[in-house]
Amino acid sequence: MTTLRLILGDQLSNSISSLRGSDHSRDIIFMCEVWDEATHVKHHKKKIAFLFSAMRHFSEELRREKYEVEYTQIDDQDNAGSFRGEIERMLKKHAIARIVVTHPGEYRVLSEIQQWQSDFGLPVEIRADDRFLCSPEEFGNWCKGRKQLRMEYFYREMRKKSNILMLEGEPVGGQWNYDAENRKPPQSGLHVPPPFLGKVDSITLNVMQSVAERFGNHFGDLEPFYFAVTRQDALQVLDLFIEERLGSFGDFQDAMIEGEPWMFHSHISFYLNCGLLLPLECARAAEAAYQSGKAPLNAVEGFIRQIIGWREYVRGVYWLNMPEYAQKNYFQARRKLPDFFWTGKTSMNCLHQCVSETRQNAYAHHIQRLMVLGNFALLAGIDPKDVNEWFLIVFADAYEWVELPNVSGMVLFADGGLLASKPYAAGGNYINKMSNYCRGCSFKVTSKNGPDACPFNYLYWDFLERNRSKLRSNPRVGMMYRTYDRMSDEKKNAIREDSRSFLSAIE
Ligand code: FAD
Ligand code: DLZ
Ligand code: SF4
Repeated sequence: MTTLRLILGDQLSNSISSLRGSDHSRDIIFMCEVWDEATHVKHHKKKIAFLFSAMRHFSEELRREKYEVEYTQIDDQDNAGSFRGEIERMLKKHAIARIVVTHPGEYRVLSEIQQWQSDFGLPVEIRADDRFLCSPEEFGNWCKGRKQLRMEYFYREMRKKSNILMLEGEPVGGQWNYDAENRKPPQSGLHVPPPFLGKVDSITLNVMQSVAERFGNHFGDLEPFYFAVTRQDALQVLDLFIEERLGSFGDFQDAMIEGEPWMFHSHISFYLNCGLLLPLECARAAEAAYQSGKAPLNAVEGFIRQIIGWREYVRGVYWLNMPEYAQKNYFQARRKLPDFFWTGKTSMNCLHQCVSETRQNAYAHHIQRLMVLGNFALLAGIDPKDVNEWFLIVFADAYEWVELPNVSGMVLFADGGLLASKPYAAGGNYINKMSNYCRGCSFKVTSKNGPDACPFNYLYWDFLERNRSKLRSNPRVGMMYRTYDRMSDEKKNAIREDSRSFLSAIE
């Protein structure tokens, strides 16, 4: 009995559940580069090149391990252009008795695969994706009976479950969370180590040529290309992080410096999310660095929390709440995404820097995404649909399961507080404290109103006032309303007027 084992572009792990129990003499492993996936949103050129190259390298690895692999390249003449079309082609070509696939990362793809059993008249087995620590079912059980979900409590469960940074049932160091130590502003003269620079081999070069020809009108720079595209190289990225960056990861986790896109972050999300790295091995590598005295606890705990805490938590929220979650718009935000999110052409230096770096690297670090790009979209009342589409397109680590909860939940509060307890709204002061962007800006961060004033300043108050009925009773925001209410009418009018004219100018 021949089984067709479909491996999707973000399932590039040789421990993936769909490969288990494979009969090398009969089964066919199937991978396909398809037009529909590359264009259902117009992904960044670097993202497509990265994923196609990683897929091709992974298929070679499987062949070396003596698997029988069918692989469709984007340029193949008979490429049907979609998962469905490609599966139909395989069913005509081979005598397939059943299909096995690991649970996809996107609701849209899952819904499609769920139809295949009846449409194609053969068994389709969808296996759990056990590369994650917490299954959607386990997350659902954890949520039961809780009025509010809080990542911190979920994270503690994951620490206990994985026994990471634990000592006799207690957190190492006596505290679960060392975030209070992790908010240092950037220092002048800080040396940031260079990032991993992968070599472009012939496989990647071929992919890049195809991407340039077929997806030339997509956002982003294709060159220079330096991502890791094999597990071996992705492991080097992880090693490099542990050796050179982890020590300062905690201290400068929230810091932003002009011209330093990579800071002390790990840059492993590309590889984790497509399967070249596994979450537990990354967390354990950091734990070992703490144990051997290479990195302090605040850095190691902070890094581990992102992976076994936030990453698992947002996935849980996604699967528990789809498909409704994609429609959430708590503030009824309707403004279209301004053009400068694509061009980077804006006098707001923070946004100019973050968009430009995103265009170059298909990467921005967390605080750039949250407190600059996301914060602006929240304050300006941009439609969550537009914001989600942008975030899904521009980052090479973006897949809907992780992108959507971060954008609609963490940044836009579009879910009304399911994922986060309050919106991460902030004025220019925050950006000024945590970056050096304001120095090179034509707006004045210290100025609150008028043509020179930093737009984040008045937009912040305007956002609160516009959404008073929805936020006033939130205990974590209430104090800001009391501050606003003490302002003079003249000041309130200036805030309203500056916001109105700024927002109509970006439309
Ligand atoms: P590091 O800062 O080194 O963190 C280590 C790892 O922790 C990351 O690789 C990632 O796997 C995990 N992690 C950290 N924060 C989060 C988080 N909030 N949610 C999930 N995992 C987390 N991450 C994505 O992987 N894909 C996305 O599409 C994505 N979209 C985002 C959109 C917005 C608006 C925001 C605020 C955050 C988003 N994140 C996303 C989370 C986070 O910004 C990225 O994971 C991180 O910037 C990736 O860079 P890094 O590998 O250097 O991370
Ligand atoms: C993101 C992406 C892209 C751009 N292209 C492909 C592809 O051609 N073939 C493929 O198998 N997967 C691709 N992917 C990843 C899928 O969209 C991904 O499996 C879903 O988003 C589910 O997470
Ligand atoms: Fe951004 Fe305002 Fe600072 Fe300019 S002044 S960089 S707009 S925060």
